[in-house]
Amino acid sequence: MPGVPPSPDDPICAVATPPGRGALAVVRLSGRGARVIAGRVTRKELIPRKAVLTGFRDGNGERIDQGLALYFQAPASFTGEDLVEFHCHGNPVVCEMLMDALCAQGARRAEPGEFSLRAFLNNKLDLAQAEAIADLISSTTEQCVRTAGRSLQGAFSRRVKEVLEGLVGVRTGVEACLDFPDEDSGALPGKALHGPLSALDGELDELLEQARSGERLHAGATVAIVGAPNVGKSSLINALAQSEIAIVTALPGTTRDPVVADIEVHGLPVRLVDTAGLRTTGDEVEQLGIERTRRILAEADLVLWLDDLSQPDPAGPAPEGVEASRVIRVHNKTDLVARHAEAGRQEVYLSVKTGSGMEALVERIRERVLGREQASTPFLARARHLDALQRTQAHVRSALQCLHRGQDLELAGEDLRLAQQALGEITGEFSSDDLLGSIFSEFCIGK
Ligand SMILES: Nc1nc2c(ncn2[C@@H]2O[C@H](COP(=O)(O)OP(=O)(O)OP(=O)(O)O)[C@@H](O)[C@H]2O)c(=O)[nH]1
Ligand SMILES: [Mg+2]
Repeated sequence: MPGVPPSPDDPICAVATPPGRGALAVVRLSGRGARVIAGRVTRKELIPRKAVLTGFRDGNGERIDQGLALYFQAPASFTGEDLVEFHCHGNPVVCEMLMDALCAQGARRAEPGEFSLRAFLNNKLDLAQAEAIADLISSTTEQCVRTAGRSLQGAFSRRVKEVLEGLVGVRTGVEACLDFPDEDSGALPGKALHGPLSALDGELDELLEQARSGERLHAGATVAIVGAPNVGKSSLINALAQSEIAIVTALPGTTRDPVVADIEVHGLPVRLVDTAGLRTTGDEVEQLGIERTRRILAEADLVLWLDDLSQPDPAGPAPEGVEASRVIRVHNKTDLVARHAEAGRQEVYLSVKTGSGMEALVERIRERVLGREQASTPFLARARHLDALQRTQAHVRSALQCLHRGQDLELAGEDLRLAQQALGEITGEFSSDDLLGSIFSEFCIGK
């Protein structure tokens, strides 16, 4: 993606539906003269928002296919430009022929994300909303779809804008103090702004918490199942994935290669990895498996550390190099023991065999990945948003310190300017061509 194209309203076209065969496919055309180009291909007079059944013709006037043409007049279209959708039969060859026909009449093939980029440049969407389109399309769970939908509707952008307005208010206050210092009142200059800025700091805390949860929901989590041989790791992945994907036997050392399953944990996309049991062994193949387990351990977002309650010393040594914050202790085979201790906050007692405790484990996984406030994940967010929010808060806190000292008003003003800029990056109020290029180039063609 070459950042912002040189002539951002030249006519572009792309197949908007995924490659492959189906009943229908949609080809989109947007930009200056789209209606004229469409008129040449359909030989019909297109009326805004009226579906017209028509033939599609190539550059030589030969009929390619027939379908619907739907015209959206600027600015009332997705891109804000004149836009025509062609609904043809879902065959990639037909789509290509139709694309060639449009190009023969003056359109060019769109770059990845170029339709959404134009929507952004024409103020139909802000940047967070444009990202939400990509996230909505790539969502793998219903909850991701719903939260991405809320971001697309502007839930996140509205909160960002509210804080942004607050920042502008305080910044104006600081500028006023600088322009008209109230030297007689005896109060520290800018003191009155401390309260509103503190309140903004609190709002940023809340927004960060929500964004963090939204980002985790967006990114999903890798959860490794680790423990000594024979404790029931493969049985657990099979139960969670509801499929016999891993071999289970009563022999210790059954699993060697990691076994991966993508599952959904109450709306959260989770990649489970079953691993070779950790022990000292002379078996070369098993040893290689254990090395892989250690690599997976290092990278997992969360580690389910399993043990077998029926063994004399079930816990055994903790897996090395894993911080407690990433571990959930899972005590398996409760069906084999008469009684067991109360579960602490970071542990679960269960029996994969009877299914008892499985729901508690699933809850715990979700809670640990999404954070305590998981019930309120109001929107989907990305690492980029988190980064911008963190920088905003750092500048706000630095401005607070300046105000606290009562001097350094100019520094506070500068911090607030930087805070405003960092926050504005989320919605694209402040954005560079590089940023736009990197965001929209991730989109697939036709978006
Ligand atoms: N009674 C009982 N047996 C279980 C339970 N979970 C697993 N098992 C049995 O424990 C044995 C080992 O199970 P696996 O799932 O293969 O254990 P693993 O941890 O993957 O073992 P390795 O791959 O060798 O490291 C099998 O015979 C399972 O049927 C449980 O909750 N209760
Ligand atoms: Mg196994």
